[in-house]
Amino acid sequence: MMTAKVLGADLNIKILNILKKEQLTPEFIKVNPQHTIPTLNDNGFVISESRAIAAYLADSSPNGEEIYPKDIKKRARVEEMLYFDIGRLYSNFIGTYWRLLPLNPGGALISPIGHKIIILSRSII
Ligand SMILES: N[C@@H](CCC(=O)N[C@@H](CS)C(=O)NCC(=O)O)C(=O)O
Repeated sequence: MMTAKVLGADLNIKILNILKKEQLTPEFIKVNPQHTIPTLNDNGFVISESRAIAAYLADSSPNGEEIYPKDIKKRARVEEMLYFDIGRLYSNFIGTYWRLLPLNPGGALISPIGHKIIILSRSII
């Protein structure tokens, strides 16, 4: 959402309430079998993972280079932080704090590892 705002991207936003498990409807699972939010549907091209969505939006936007440079060394610096975020910061945050939130006892809003392995195996076969 922040990336879209910075880029001035015109999004048709649909909000799903994960506390009501609206991401688990057959309609949404058909669009994104990982049933994660955010999900971008660009005229039938569906992509999940917020960092990949942000990169796609930037690459699709005329002013995207400001935040996602085409120069490979500058882009590598951006990606370094994106990978740091998903690989170390975010996962530690989730592992440490998310399960403590009263909103989410036991990490119930995070799908179990088994489901992620199924998604991974589907994408490499
Ligand atoms: N690494 C993913 C995480 C996406 C994610 O787990 N989103 C949560 C909400 S913050 C979600 O959709 N949970 C519902 C579910 O997994 O069923 C990203 O950055 O997009």
